[in-house]
Amino acid sequence: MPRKSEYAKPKKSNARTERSPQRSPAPREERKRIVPSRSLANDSSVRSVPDAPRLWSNQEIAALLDRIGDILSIQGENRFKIIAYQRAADVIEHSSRGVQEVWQGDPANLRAIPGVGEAIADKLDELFRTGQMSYYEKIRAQIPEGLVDMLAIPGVGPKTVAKFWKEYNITTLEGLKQALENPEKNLAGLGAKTIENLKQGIGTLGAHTTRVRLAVASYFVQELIDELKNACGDAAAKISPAGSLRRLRPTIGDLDLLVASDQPQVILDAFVKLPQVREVLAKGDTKATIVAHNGMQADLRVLEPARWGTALQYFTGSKEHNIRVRELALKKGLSLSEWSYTRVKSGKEILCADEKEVYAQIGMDWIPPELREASGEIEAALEHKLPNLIQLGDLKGDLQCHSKWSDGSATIREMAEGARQRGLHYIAITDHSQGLGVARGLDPKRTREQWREIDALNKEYGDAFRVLKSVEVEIRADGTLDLPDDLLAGYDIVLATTHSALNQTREKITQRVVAALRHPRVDIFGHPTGQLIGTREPSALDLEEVFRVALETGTLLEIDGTSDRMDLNDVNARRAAELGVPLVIDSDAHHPDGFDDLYWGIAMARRAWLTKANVLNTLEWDELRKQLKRFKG
Ligand code: DGT
Ligand code: CA
Ligand code: CA
Ligand code: ZN
Repeated sequence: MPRKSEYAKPKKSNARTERSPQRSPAPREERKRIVPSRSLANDSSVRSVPDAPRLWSNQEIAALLDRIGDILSIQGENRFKIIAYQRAADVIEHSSRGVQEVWQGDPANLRAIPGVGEAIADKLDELFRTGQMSYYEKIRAQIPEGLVDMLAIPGVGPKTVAKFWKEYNITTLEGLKQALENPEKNLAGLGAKTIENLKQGIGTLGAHTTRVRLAVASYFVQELIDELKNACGDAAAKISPAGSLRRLRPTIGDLDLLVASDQPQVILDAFVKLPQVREVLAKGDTKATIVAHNGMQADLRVLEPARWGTALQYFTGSKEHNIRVRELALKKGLSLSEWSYTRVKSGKEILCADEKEVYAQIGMDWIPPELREASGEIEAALEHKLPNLIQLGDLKGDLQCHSKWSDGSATIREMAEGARQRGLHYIAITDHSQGLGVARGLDPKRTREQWREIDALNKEYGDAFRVLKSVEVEIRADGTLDLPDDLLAGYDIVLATTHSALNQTREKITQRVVAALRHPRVDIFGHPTGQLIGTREPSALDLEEVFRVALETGTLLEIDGTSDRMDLNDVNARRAAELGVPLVIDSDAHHPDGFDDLYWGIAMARRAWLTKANVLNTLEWDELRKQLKRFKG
């Protein structure tokens, strides 16, 4: 998808939609959450019941391909075969066109979709024609149905699942839970630590089901809006997400949609009949609430275009922000509701068709939704001192991404091209270091080979683009780095992170990280807290201390935009910037589409009040380089 600022005014068209975040690749875990694997196993809507062929959403197709990949991985199939399914699932999920539309009855048309080869095209062809995929039927019959669900446990991969099955005869999550009650007996041979991790991992499974990650909710809301536009055409003058999604909060409770229309019944009728709807909880004259097949709840409200401004302001929230705005209005003798302003004395109504007017009416600048959390934005808007927030288009480069050399799925050249297409001028290839065996980390010898490849590529690019030699070097449990100093000196820039022993005590993990920050070759400390939204809590790291030492040593801190990391998050990034710590925003892309995840990093940065000046990869490489401690010496 071409690079553009999401914050530009929406394009004029018949039905105007305020742009919700661009689509970017959802990691596989996200897809699983959108279409829980359970539904594939047990839900007849996805199971290949040979009923009349129907329309398959891209998400359903992606979930099916993903599930095939999962089954193959448990069966210990060829790695490339598994990756092929995962990759096709990824591409299909983010394809802006419906795959079944692309198909049009001919499997050859599907081959135009990147990652879809003959084998997968033929299988999809069968699915679309018959509602059934015999290959999937065949392989799913080869393993117990519950095994795939166990892959959702953090830290549990296909090998472990196969072991549960073959060595312990455990084939369901429930069975594993029971076995963990008496591990000495039921899971003899597993270490105490492994048992503890399993217990913790299972514990986190159900705990976060009520809120959904921003990226997941954003893709889904875009899907709803597209369908709704199709279904009601000219009847909808404007459609916009509101609520926490419009504020780009890292997690979303329910979806709020707003439609401006003179025909509310047309809109509401269409809404409750969307194919995504599982259940209609309420439907009145101006609003409806539904539960979708993915479990998300959505509120939709319809109002006259003349009242759009007050309604959008109200339903965007936050509640705390709204309360403050209403107080201010009252001081000026105005009562504000989602419908309008009303003069308290005369009862005269003032309509606002535009959100800017809502704020202007009481002497405030328009406030970007990301700031509406009652954390200083009201005062700033009154004083006309709101920050000029950073935008996606401000980023000149990306300082964390991976290639096939470690755990990425594309070549360095493919990654460079992906970044170039998005308007970036440089990327740092940060393949993992040797210690991270699971990610095929690089040792010094392979590193030097990689450097030769990068040198050759840069020669080809000349001034057009720059690939930086970099590494995601593991900070070991004792605070030392996973690569020798002389090698670290040879990189253009070094990113250090922690992946192991994240459950160290506050004191221990802080000491460990501080030691790394003091290392003269560590330029960036990446995804600082190690959190994985919904599956892994942030480490116990003392961030205040980290910010202090980062500032003192000139080490940059990262906002990792991968949609389940978003680390530093909004609150922490704001604090870091307040203290003057320089930040960078990276995608942590593992394939070219992964660069779209910069968007989520920008979302956190905007919620953190950051401007261009706070984020060093808004600089060209030549300028950025001079800010590194290795340059300053
Ligand atoms: P969520 O759904 O938990 O992620 O968070 P929101 O912010 O989307 O909250 P939600 O869906 O309950 O309500 C959407 C917006 O409607 C909210 O941000 C502000 C507005 N709103 C809801 N209830 C109230 C209220 O009691 N007072 C005021 N002033 N505004 C409210
Ligand atoms: Ca909401
Ligand atoms: Ca709501
Ligand atoms: Zn990584």
